[in-house]
Amino acid sequence: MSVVSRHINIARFALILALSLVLSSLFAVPSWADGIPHAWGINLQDPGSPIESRIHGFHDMLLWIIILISIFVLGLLVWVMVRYNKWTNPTPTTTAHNVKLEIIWTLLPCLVLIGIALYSFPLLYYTDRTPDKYDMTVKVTGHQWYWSYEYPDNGNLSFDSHAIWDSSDVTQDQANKLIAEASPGWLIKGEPQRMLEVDNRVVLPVGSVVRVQVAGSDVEHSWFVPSLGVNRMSVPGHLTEVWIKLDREGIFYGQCSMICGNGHGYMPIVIEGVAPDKFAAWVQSKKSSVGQLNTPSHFAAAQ
Ligand SMILES: [Cu+2]
Repeated sequence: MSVVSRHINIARFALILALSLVLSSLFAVPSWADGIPHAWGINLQDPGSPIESRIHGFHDMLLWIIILISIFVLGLLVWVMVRYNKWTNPTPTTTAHNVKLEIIWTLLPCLVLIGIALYSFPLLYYTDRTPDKYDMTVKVTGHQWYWSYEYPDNGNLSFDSHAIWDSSDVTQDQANKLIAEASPGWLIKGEPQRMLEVDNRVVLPVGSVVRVQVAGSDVEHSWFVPSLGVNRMSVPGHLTEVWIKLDREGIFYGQCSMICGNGHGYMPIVIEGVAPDKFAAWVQSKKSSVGQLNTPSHFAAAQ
């Protein structure tokens, strides 16, 4: 390869690199909308619970580790390309092994991974165990293809939560009407979210520790709300558990994250965080509008 064509190749490489940087910065739109995925968004959704805040911290730490490792590996590659190409190093050595170096490049990544694992365990247990002192329980049951909710500490309130459709067949006015008819007026905020909105939202009081028990009635589902850092399998015959403590008022969207049949994509989750007095008012209004369990559910009796 002549010196001229080598320079052309380097210029081409630099151009591609610059273009990639410009394009990636153009699409780097933050997804900091309130508990909802955002078109072209990057980064995690804004946290609405202490679990998700800690997950953010862990994610950011991992990101720095990955950036440092990437810079280190890139530096090594550039060094090898510049120092050991056929012009600068025409007669290479025939070295095939370097025991000391091989031990280092095996041990070092192991130590990095062990360090990350040790750092992650406290977060794992924090997420897994409901604090001993919790304020209320909500039971979630996954069905093909909707969720149902029970509030044993609030008069055994129970209701189903189905997706509201917002397709091209439905005009904005019709969608708004659907929501207005299905929910009490004060619950309605903003626009209906395509494939994310439900007729009956899960309303929770801000600041209360909520024990969420997750059960399944037919097949496996998973109750996943990204901005709250919860994702629990709903398994028939098992009762799994997770917990939520809302940091702030807001609407937090989620979806079933376990492929559970052809309606899997149509079982969204909507959690609405409200002040405790609004929560009490919601419980009263809900009691009069939906059915209640006739008998206390088994987990209420076990408390
Ligand atoms: Cu499902």
